[in-house]
Amino acid sequence: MTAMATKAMAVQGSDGTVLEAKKSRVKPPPMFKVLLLNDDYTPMDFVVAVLQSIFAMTREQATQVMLKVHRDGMGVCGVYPRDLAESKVEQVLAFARKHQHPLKCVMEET
Ligand code: TYC
Repeated sequence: MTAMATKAMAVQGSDGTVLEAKKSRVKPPPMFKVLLLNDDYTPMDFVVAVLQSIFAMTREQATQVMLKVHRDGMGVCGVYPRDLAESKVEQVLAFARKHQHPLKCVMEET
C-alpha cells in the first residue's frame, strides 16, 4: 500500500461476511473563503457587477451579498481551494484598481 494512502479495516459480520471499510489517511485540501470588505466609496452597482462577473452570481444573489457587505462590513463571495481563491482576489483587486475604486477583497482559511 503506497500511493493509496488508505488503511483497510476489516469487520466480521455475524453471518461471517467480511465488510471492509477504508480509512483515509489524506487530509482534504484546505479551503479558503473569499471575503469582500465594505467601504464608503465603491458604488453599489460596481460591487454587484464584480459579484456577477467574477463569482458567477445572478443579479439577485449579487445584490443580496453586496447589501450584506454594506450592512455588516464584510461578506463571503465564495469558498475555493487556495489557487482559485488567490486568483479571485487578484481579479477583484485588479478590476477595482482599473476603475479607481477602493474595493478590498481578502481570503481566509475556512
Ligand atoms: N458602502 C458602499 C456604498 O454605500 C457599497 C459597497 C458595498 C462598497 C459592498 C463595498 O464591498 C462593498 N456605496
